[in-house]
Amino acid sequence: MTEQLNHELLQAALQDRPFRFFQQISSTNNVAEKWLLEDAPSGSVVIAEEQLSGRGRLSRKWQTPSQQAIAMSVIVRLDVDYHQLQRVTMAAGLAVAEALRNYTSGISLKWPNDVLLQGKKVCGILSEAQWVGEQLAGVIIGIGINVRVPFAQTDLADVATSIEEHSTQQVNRPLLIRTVLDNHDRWLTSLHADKLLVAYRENLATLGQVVSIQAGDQQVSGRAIDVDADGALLIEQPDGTQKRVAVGELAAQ
Ligand code: BT5
Repeated sequence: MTEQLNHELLQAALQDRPFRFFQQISSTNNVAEKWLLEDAPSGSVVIAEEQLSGRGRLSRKWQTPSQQAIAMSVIVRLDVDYHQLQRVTMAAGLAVAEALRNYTSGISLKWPNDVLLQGKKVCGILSEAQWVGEQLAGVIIGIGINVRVPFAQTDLADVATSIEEHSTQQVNRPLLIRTVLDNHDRWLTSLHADKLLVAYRENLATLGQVVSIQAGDQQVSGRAIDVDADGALLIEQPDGTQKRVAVGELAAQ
């Protein structure tokens, strides 16, 4: 059974939270960027039933088929240093992970921005900071969750999965959206606290794994041993030296 999202259902779930809903949109991050530069209060969210040009990092495509997924972008205005922006993404990852555990076990995080379900990607997060001159106007946190996307027999079958593939419950999308957003609000109140980092480490499947990371034109390989306070991954290289990687692409495990 599928349900179509609509304004009334979302209004009932989100209550006082400002939101904009579209049946079809290019990318919720694009609309949220415009709204942020206008007057969107912190916590506002853009939600779409279907994205036509949903995007991941490095301009990669993100699939959001109608009635099968969640695509939303949260607008956050906050006072955070540039080097701490990754903590906002960490908060979002934790918010999604907690919400998905209401439906299934086997949830973990993959550095820097994926939520995995039994090792396959169930959610991707795309955080984009918006600057006006040198001033941080806010951060857009794009969250894509696969609810019932049928990946079998597609190019993504080996790497992507959906909640309902691993759950006996049908997902009520407005309720899941609300839970993720409430969890995110709560984690943002702990943005600078140790407990955010502690929880992130606990959830991070990447720790202890031998990884290979593409960071710009540099390739770093070794064992992932920790994340630091800014969300950078610490890698112990085969020669025993440590390397800190702030952003990058986890190529292999
Ligand atoms: C991400 O990028 O994982 C961030 C995805 C963020 C999507 C949300 S949806 C709401 C908001 N509006 C947007 O336009 N974007 C955000 P990245 O790590 O670069 O992963 C992208 C890669 O994941 C693609 O190259 C595909 O291989 C794969 N992929 C595409 N669609 C997928 C899906 N639905 N589930 C799992 N993997 C997918």
